[in-house]
Amino acid sequence: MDGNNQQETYDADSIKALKGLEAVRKRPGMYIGSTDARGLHHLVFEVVDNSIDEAMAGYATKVDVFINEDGSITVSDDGRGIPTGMNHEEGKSALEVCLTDLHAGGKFDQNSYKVSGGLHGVGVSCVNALSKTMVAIVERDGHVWRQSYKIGIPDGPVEMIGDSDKTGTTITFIPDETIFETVEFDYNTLQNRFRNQAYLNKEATIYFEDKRTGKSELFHYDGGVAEFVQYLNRSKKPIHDKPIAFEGVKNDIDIDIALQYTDGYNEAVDSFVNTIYTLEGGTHLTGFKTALTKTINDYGKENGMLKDITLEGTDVREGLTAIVSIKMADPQFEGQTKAKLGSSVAQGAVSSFMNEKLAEYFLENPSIAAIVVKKGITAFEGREAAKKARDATRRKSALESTSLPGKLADCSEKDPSKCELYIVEGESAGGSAKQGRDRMFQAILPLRGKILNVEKARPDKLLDHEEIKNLVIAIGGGIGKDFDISKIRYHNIVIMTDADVDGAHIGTLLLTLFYRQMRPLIDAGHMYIAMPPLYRIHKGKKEIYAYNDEELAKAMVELGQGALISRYKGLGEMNPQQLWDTTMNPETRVMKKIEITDAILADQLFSILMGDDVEPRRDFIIEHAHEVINLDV
Ligand code: 0RA
Repeated sequence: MDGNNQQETYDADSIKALKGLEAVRKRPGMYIGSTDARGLHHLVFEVVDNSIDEAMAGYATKVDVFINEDGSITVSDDGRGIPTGMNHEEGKSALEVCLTDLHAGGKFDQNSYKVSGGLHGVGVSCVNALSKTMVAIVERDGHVWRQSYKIGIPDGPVEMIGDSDKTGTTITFIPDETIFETVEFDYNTLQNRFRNQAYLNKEATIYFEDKRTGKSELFHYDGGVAEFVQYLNRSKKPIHDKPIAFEGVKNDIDIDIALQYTDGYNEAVDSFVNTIYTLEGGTHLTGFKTALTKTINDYGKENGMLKDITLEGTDVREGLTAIVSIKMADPQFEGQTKAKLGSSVAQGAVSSFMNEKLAEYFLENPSIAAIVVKKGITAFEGREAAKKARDATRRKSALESTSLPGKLADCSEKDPSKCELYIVEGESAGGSAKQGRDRMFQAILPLRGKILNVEKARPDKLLDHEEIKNLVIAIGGGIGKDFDISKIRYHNIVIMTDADVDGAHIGTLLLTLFYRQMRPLIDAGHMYIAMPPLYRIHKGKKEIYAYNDEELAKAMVELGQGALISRYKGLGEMNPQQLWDTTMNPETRVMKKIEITDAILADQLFSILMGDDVEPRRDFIIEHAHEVINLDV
């Protein structure tokens, strides 16, 4: 190839690279999912993942991540360093190709576990394109190399800026604020991800420091997924001492599994592929579940513990906390959010591995096997009892002509998609809501006092509780494992409680009930929290409602001297008209939609909030509540 030709290739490639960067900037959501806080943090994960890959491949020992004082992020590893030599095909430095060519991914992957689907593995070039500035510093071959970029475009060629006897890669970037809704990084969001990563890659060590606050942490867990399970169970009560854990390779798939039963009723089984959380599960999870059910039944039958009954999957997973983590080449993801593994090889590999290992474990640990089978039998009996309780409720409802709860003030509209149910704390606020509502489409269910803590109650006992039964019958979709969303009678379900400590507690109890027993309502976006105003500011005939202190200050300025403030301590202080104007009128009200943003954290949130341990509660709520339940409209 002569010089001219090379120049032409270079230009052609540069144009191609520019086009790629342009595409990323035009449709960032296609590459990183979104441009909100989630997408913003995804940039960091993307860069950190590359360094963790280098650690997993055995070349790096440590990954350092800094949130810098100026809000930029630095990710540094002591791996081999991204190659800096001339890439002859492209006519430029390999480093430049890696950081600017969208499709360089495959060529520069250091290991075969690079993820091909979903939002992951889009590459540093993509982060570069969405960054106001990026600086890459590479130490290798005795030197320090540097290149900087603006919105993905190099400021100049790769330069040698010094000597070094070390190796490694350091990337610093500032996200482009014209792309992202927010460019402020959240410590807890990043911390949570790094902690998970360290549990899933026990070789990895991640040091994380926030230079804005001085906070720092080191994540390294020799115990891997078994330690992860212990951590997830930290506020639960395990019924056997140590997690049951298996690690091995089957059909070229690395399998890492840990499980531990608790005295609770919830199932917290989380799965990962190449350290990517698979929210919707998939073949690996199916393989795990079928093997668990089969092996426990086989063992129970062989040992005379299960005579006439066969345990179902839900029985053997009651109270179970488990992590199923696999690593494989070229995983195929499917499903709406590409968070479900489709690769069929994973199912057979995980199930035969798990069958074999668990059967062996039970033989060697008969006392733990007995605990596990007994737990399954108790769950089976509970399920049977719950079924009887449900049938009884159903029969009773069918018998009575007015089967709806007496306390429910129903709406006249019958089309669920047009109907709203307000669950209101207290009889007096309930009364105001009944008078203030639009009875055409708004139904009111007042609650008396506190409702049962479903986190601690046996599932078959829930319907014995009057307030819960009323709620379940009013909503109409049933409860628990056979909740049927197609039967619900309202598409907006609004929790309306006082803005005080008691109200917050009742709200949390209700949320726990919905999360544990009617989860599809939350996932389908049917659940809301009403936001009554905190203040009424008035002067003469003018009045303004304020929903926070900022609005209060604004209202005071607006109404000027002599304005009077009344602070609402509870819903009961509002008359029906005020309640309608401020909190129930669809034209003017503020409601927050309940969204679960992190399923693993949500499980912990509810078990910690509602569990017995007081100690971890406060810290956890402060650290994580806002991440788990995104209460923004
Ligand atoms: C391609 C080839 C080699 C290393 C890397 C990429 C590499 C990439 C990143 C990204 C963050 N940290 C990284 N560390 C290394 C291997 C080159 C060789 O054979 O020395």
